[in-house]
This record gives sequence, structure tokens and C-alpha cells, in this order.
Amino acid sequence: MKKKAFITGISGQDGSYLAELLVEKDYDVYGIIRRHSVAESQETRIDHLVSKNLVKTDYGDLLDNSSLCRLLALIKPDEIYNLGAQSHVRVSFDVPQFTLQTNMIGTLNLLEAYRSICPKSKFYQASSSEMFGNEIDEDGFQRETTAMKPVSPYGCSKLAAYCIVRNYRNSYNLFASNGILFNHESPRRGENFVTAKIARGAAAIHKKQQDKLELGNLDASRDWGHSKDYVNAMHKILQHHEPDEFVISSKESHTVRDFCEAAFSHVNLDYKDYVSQNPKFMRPEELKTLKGDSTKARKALEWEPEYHFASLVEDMVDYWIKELDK
Ligand code: NAP
Ligand code: G4F
Repeated sequence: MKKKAFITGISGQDGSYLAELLVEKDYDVYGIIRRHSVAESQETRIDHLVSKNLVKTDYGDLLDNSSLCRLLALIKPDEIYNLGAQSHVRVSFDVPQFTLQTNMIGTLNLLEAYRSICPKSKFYQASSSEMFGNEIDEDGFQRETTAMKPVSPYGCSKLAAYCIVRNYRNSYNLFASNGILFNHESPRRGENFVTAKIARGAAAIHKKQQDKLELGNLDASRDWGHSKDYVNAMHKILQHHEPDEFVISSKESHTVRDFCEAAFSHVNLDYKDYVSQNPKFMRPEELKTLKGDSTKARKALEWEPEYHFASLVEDMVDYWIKELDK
């Protein structure tokens, strides 16, 4: 019998790569999409899968219990991946209530449906390094045991969801795991995240379609990996012999400035000639540096990333060069 997976956030960056991975692994893949006023942008990242009937989507929403219950009862999935979220940290300061509703109450809604309808399924929660805030261990890393003191509404929402997943696991004996994923990017990254903005900007300036790029804090440092590698880790987390928490990271940290330097050098330009700072893109409270220690996952799950910082930057800039030709 083919395994069945149910994915919230299937139309997002990670959801689309995860759906591809699970189709390759011969799963039946199901997901929820939300109704958009622009119907053409509804399923763009997964059109190639939907049009070939490789994944099945239904309208649903983490804030609509009826859709979650109906679909879990119908599908009875073996694995549930909760990737749906308002995932933009700066935007979470603009829409804090929506962010907490979706990311925290939405997760609780899905957990409740899971525990009452298909408690034998396995549950993956998309937790985030943003939960650590500015807490760092003495060796400069964040790991599963590092204190969590988030500095954004998004981080707070993800910490609450992380806690309720652990609580449901222990209270109701569920196979529910948290992947604590550090930043991960790809050509499919939303254009208002910093890496996609820089990759697109460098490509557009190289093609003389744009003449400058305005960013916020260039000194923030992030541990960046590739989404394709990280969705592989999500799957491995649910194949582990027991539910647990796992940090997934590249173990390296680079500043936004480093990303600019690498992206612009890839098209033989000096970022200093084009990039400026605009306070509009600064945050009320900033998470300064992230560097994850993923030793536990690398050993227990035998997970290793294939992409590194340079190949990630090149993949994104090359994508945008081709995309802007269209
Ligand atoms: P993304 O591209 O922003 O995708 C988010 C997905 O969630 C979209 O499909 C979105 O649908 C959906 N969604 C939003 N609100 C929803 C709701 N109320 N009900 C159901 N679905 C909803 O994010 P991503 O980068 O793929 O990240 C996937 C997950 O991992 C998120 O939970 C994110 O917070 C978490 N995470 C990401 C990273 C990272 O660096 N990428 C790191 C750690 C954790 P629409 O298109 O309709 O809005
Ligand atoms: O690309 P970002 O918006 O990602 P951020 O805030 O780190 O959040 C991402 O990673 C989290 C994991 O740690 C996820 F949970 C979350 O869902 C999301 O995927 O910003 C990265 C850094 C920040 O320090 C920001 O201040 O880049 C800085 N930055 C500088 N200029 C900018 C800009 N960020 C954005 N989005 N836009 C700018 O112009």
C-alpha cells in the first residue's frame, strides 16, 4: 500500500519541494490551499505536480477546523506535515494577531483534528530557529538545548506551537516531532525574503533592468541552507524510530553583506556600487545572529546537506538571470 502524506503550506517554498520529494518516494500526496482572489497565482509552485495529477489539493485553512477534520477523516494520512504559516518575520510585526492565530492556534487546530481522527499518523511541525531569539551557547551555536527567547511575534507564535506539539506528544502518546530549521532558501523563496531580494536584485542589475538595491540591516548574520536539503530532513525526522526535536542547519553563519558580496561577484559586480540601506526594511527588534549545531540530526538521521553557501547563492542568482529573460 502506498503511504499517504498530508501537507499544509503545500503551495509554499518548502511545501512544493516536499511534495516533489514524496512523489519521488511513491507517496500519495495531498495538500490544502487557500482561496486567493487572483486565481492564477493559486498553485504556482506546484502547478507542474497538480496538472499531472501527482498531488491532490483541496481548499482548506489552518483556521478552519471543518476543513481540517473533513480532509483528515477522508484521507487518513500516514504522515502529516504542518508547514502552513504566516512565515515572514518583519510582516509579523504588522499583522501580529493574524500571525499568532495562524501559526499557534492553527497548529493547535491541526493537532486536535489529528489526535481525534488519525492518532496513529506521524506529525511534523515546522519549528524555527527564530524561536531562539538572541540566545547563544558559549561556543557561538544554537542547538536543541539552547534557551528560547524569541524577539518577534513570528518567533513567539512558533515557540507556542513548538511547546504544544511537545505537550500533545507527551500527553496523548502521539508521534509528533519538531524540526527546528534554520533559514533555508532556493529559487522558490518568496521575493520579500532577503536572499531572494538580493539574488533577484543582482541579476536585474547585471541585466541593466534595475540600478540599485535597498536593504535593511546588512550586519545580521544567518545560517543559510537550501530548501531541497531541508525537506529531505523533514522526511527523515518522521522516519526516525521515535518522535523528537531536531535542529537542521548548515553549521555556518554569514552576514547579509556576505550574501550581497557573493551574489554580485557571481555576475562580476561589486555590491558596494549598488546596495544601500533604507530604514524602511529595519525591524523593531532584530535577531542578530544565527548559527545552528545540527550534530544530533546528522548522526541520528544520517542527514547531510548537498548545498553549501556558495552553491546556494549561485543557484538563486542563476535562476533569476534566466527568469528575467522571460
Ligand atoms: P512560505 O513559502 O511562506 O509558505 C507558507 C505556506 O503556508 C504557503 O503555502 C501559505 O499559503 C500557507 N499558509 C499561510 N497561512 C495559512 C493558513 N492560515 N492556513 C493554511 N496554510 C497557510 O514558507 P516556507 O519558507 O515554505 O516555510 C514553510 C514552513 O517552515 C513555515 O511554517 C515557516 O514558518 C517554517 N520555517 C521556514 C524556514 C525558512 O527559512 N524557510 C525556517 C524555519 C521554519 P498561501 O500561499 O495561500 O499564503
Ligand atoms: O530573509 P529574512 O526576512 O528571514 P528571517 O527574518 O531570518 O526569517 C526566515 O528565517 C526564519 C528561520 O530563522 C524562518 F523561521 C522564517 O519563516 C523566515 O523564513 O531576513 C534575514 C535577515 C534579517 O536579519 C533581516 O533584518 O536579513 C535582514 N534584512 C536586511 N535587509 C532583510 C532586508 N530582510 C528582508 N526580508 N528584507 C530586506 O530588505
